[in-house]
Formats: sequence, structure tokens, C-alpha cells
Amino acid sequence: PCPLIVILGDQLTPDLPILEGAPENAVVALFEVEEEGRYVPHHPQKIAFLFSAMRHFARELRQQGRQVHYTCLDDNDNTQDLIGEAERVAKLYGCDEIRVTSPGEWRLLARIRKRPHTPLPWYRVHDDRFLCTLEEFNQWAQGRQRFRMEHFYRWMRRETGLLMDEHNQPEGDQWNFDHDNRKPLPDRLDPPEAPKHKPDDITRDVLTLVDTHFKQHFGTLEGFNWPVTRRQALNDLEHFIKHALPFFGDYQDAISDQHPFLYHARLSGALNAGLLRPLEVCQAAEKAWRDGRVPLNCAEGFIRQILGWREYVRGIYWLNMPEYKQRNALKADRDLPAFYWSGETDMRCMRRAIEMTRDNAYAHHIQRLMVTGNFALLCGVRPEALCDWYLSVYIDAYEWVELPNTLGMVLYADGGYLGSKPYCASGKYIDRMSNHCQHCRYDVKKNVGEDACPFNSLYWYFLERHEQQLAGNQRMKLIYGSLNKMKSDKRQALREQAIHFLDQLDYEPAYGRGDHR
Ligand code: FAD
Ligand code: DLZ
Ligand code: SF4
Repeated sequence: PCPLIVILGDQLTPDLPILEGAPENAVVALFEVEEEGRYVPHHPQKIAFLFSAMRHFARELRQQGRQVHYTCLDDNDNTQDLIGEAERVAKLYGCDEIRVTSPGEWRLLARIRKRPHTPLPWYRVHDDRFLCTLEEFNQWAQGRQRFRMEHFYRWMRRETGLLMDEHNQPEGDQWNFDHDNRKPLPDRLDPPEAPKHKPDDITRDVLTLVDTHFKQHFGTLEGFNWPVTRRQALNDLEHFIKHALPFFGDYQDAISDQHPFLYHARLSGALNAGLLRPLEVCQAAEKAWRDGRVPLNCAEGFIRQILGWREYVRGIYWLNMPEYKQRNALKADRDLPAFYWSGETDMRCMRRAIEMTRDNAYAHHIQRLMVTGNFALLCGVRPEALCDWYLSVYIDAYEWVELPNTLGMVLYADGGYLGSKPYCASGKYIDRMSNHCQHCRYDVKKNVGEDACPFNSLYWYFLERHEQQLAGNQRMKLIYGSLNKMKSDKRQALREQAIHFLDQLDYEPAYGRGDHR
């Protein structure tokens, strides 16, 4: 047989089972297509990152002696669709079957299943790039009434032996060191500069191509500095372990008006595209701790994000799709405020999170969760509108990881399936964790009036709107106690303030939607 081996843009892993098991005469194919760039309007840096990484990966495969087909975006005969390209190219090379590693997104799996009938059979090959297989996750989930990431994480620690001692107990006698972590932003801070990757010819060509084809998408290409080869990604990993991991835990939740990356790894793009494997990243962090180069709270906090959260959200996604995407437990129905696409707002925290996103295709977790996410939750933005935004704008965004984070963790649209309570917060939280408020035209200490911080009234109005659903939640008891003690005229003033604020926002339902819709 002569198979066509399709490698998708987020499957750039040299030792993928599909490649290891390929016969010598196999044709390995990668396709740049408009359809994938536009199903949501991806940030130009994300498209450029993937195209450049795909081109470098194809070059490496050729150097290993593989027969490689590469479709460039502007090739004349490009069908501009992954399935169309696979069928066309298979015919071109006289292949008799098409093999593909299981795609990361439901959308693409459904399209492969529903593809028009053609003579060539398609086979799906196992994706081994996760520490927990979907079968293992389903077994873990079976029979459990409630899922909690922490339980899953402990199970994964035992399964992998990461940060476990010789008695199979957690190192440091604790599973989790979060109480050491949540330090606010100190006055002076000097986070490490990200390593610089000078664009080579391949990246420069891709930047020009993406600029021509996807100019209208939100986001800039200037300063593009993502790792596009495994070697560069390993370099970023080493740099992170040496310079940022020693402080990762301490400042994991801090937000800075100036520094977009703080002590975060910037590795999610490389991990999700397959340039790095999650196990090697966790092992590098564990080794740094065992060698005495980083404190345990930092290594543990970091490993938990990858071994715990990353694997957990993937399991949740595949266990519940496609139904999960329809959930809207809080019946949120507002469109996305237009400034998510422009950054034009006087709210300094929102403006900076959106500007950093526009400039880097990146915002760190707390910005995503507690700034842009929290604001959308408080406003009642519909899950689909917010999910499309998150899926579009980040270097690391794929639905398997974006959807549970946005719909579940941020919007509580799954009714508490993924997280035990909504991460709603007033301006006070942002003020404690960041230095934004001192640059803001709003006063974080005020609840009503022209210069009152909008997060404050929106917060109380949110709690009031969802009292029936949320007041019974043990973890919300204290806050509902405060709401119920509040005098009715104060409550009314807050409600009016919030409604007035929501009424004067611009909403742009059409912007940001892919052309195909
Ligand atoms: P670090 O903070 O240094 O963390 C290290 C690694 O842990 C990350 O590279 C990532 O692989 C993993 N990780 C951390 N938190 C999570 C999490 N909650 N879920 C899954 N993995 C996690 N992450 C994505 O990879 N793709 C997404 O599309 C995505 N969408 C998100 C949407 C929202 C609304 C929120 C709140 C979070 C989202 N995240 C997403 C999770 C997280 O914000 C990013 O993984 C992280 O900011 C990436 O930056 P980093 O590599 O510097 O991460
Ligand atoms: C995100 C993306 C983009 C922008 N472009 C391509 C592409 O041209 N070719 C390709 O093979 N993959 C691309 N991808 C990644 C796919 O969207 C991804 O493989 C699926 O969403 C499954 O996770
Ligand atoms: Fe954000 Fe409110 Fe602080 Fe302004 S005052 S930066 S809107 S939290």
C-alpha cells in the first residue's frame, strides 16, 4: 500500500505514531488552507506561527529522507480545505489510502466523518501526545458524581510518578502549594526577557504571506517572536526553567500593566502544536527542583498546570462534545462588547489585556480569567460569542483547550461541572493583584457615579441576577450574606449603575466572525 500521511498544523511532533509506523513509500503531506485560517478569524501571529512551524517541519522530514508534499496557501491548485487537499493530493501521488492522526477539534473530526463519499479509505491513528489517553480519562470519570481537577491531578501524579517520593507520596508531603503562590505584584519587578528568535527566510516569507491574506484579522505581526522549530522551543523551555520558573509560583496570579509575560512559560503554543511533549516539559521542571535550582512550590505549581489542567480540560472536552458547546447555564445572551476587538475602553485593565493580546497573540492565564473573562461573565456575554473570541486571538487556541476554559471555567455555562463556583470578582481583586488601577480613569474604590469602577456595580448586579442559581453554593455563602445585608437603596443604585453601563456599551455581533458563516 502507498498511504498518504496527513500531518495537521498542530501535529508537528517528529516521533508521532503515524510517522513511526509509515512505510518507506508513504507520502507525508501538510496543507496550508484558507478554511483553517478563517473558521474563526485567527490572530495573524497564530497563523504565521503554524505556517512557519509547518514549513520547518516539512523541511526536517525531507532531510530525514521522507517523501513530502507541501501545499502552500497561494498554490494555484490549492482547494483551500484540509479534506479537499488530502483527496486531491492522494490522487496526485496515486495513494490508495489516507491516514491522519485524530484531530484535536470536534469540528474537524465531524468533517472527516461526514466527508463526501470517495473511493479512498481514511484511517485515523492514535494521538499519543497526552499523558492521559481518552480511554483512561473516561475510566477515571466513570461513576464519579462530581469531577474535580484536584482529584484527577493527584491520580495523574501517582500514574506518572512526577514529584512523588519513594513511598509514592507527594514530595514535600503536600499535593499543592497554592497558599504560597498568590502573591500580588510587587512595586519593582524585573521579569526575564523572552529569548529572541530572529526570523529566517521561511518565517519572513510566511509573515509576508499572512500579512497579504489575513490583514483584516485582529492582531499585529510586528515583533513576531514565537519558536517555530522544536530546537527553538527547547531553547525557550530551557530559558524558562532557568530564569522564570524560580518565581513562577510566587507571581502566577499577578498582573502587570507593563509586562505581558511576567514569569510565565510562553510554551502553550509550542506544546499545543506538538513542538514539545508535555512529559518532557514536566520532567524538566521536576529535574530543576531535584537539582535544587527551583523551589518546590514553583515546580509543583507549574507541573499542575500541564499534568493537571491541560490534561483535565482535554478529557472534559472529548467526554462531552458536541453537547458541551451548547451549554448556557446562566442563560447569558449579550453580544461581545465591540472593544474586545479594538481595545478602545477607558477600563485600563481591559485595555491593557486586549492591547497585549493584539500585540503578542498572548495574555497570561489571570488576564484571560480575571480580566477579559471576568468582565464577560459579569456582563452576561453569550458563550458562543466569547468562545469565538478566545479561539481567535491566542497563539495556543484550539477548541479542545479553549472551550472548557471559556465556557466552563470563565462563564460557568456548564453549571459548575468544571469549576465549583464562578470566578466572578469586583475591581478590588484586580486592584490587589495588579498595578492597573493607578493608571485608570475609573476609581476602583467607588461603586456608583461617573468615575466608579464598572467591575464593582457589574459584580453586585451579576450576583443579584443569579441569586437563585448561586446562593445555595457553599463557596458563595459569604458573599450572598453581604449582598443580603445591603440596604435596598444601595442595591438599587448599584443595579442602575450597572444597567446604565451595559446600555451604553457598543456591541458588535458580526465583527470577528469567520467569513464562512
Ligand atoms: P503558564 O502559565 O506558564 O503555564 C504553563 C502551561 O500550563 C501552559 O503552557 C499550558 O500548557 C498549561 N496550562 C496552564 N493553565 C491551563 C489551563 N487552564 N488549561 C489548559 N492548560 C493550561 N490554554 C491553551 O493552551 N489554549 C487555549 O486556547 C486556552 N484558552 C484559555 C481561555 C481562557 C478563557 C482561559 C481562562 C484560559 C485559557 N488557556 C488556554 C489556559 C492558559 O491561560 C494558557 O494555557 C496559558 O496562559 C498559556 O501561557 P503559558 O504557556 O505562558 O502558561
Ligand atoms: C489553526 C490552523 C490554521 C490557522 N491553519 C492550518 C492550516 O492551514 N493547515 C493545517 O493543517 N492546520 C491548520 N491549523 C490547525 C488546525 O486548525 C488544527 O489541526 C485543527 O483545528 C485540529 O486541532
Ligand atoms: Fe480595571 Fe476598575 Fe481598576 Fe480601572 S479601576 S483598572 S476598570 S479594576
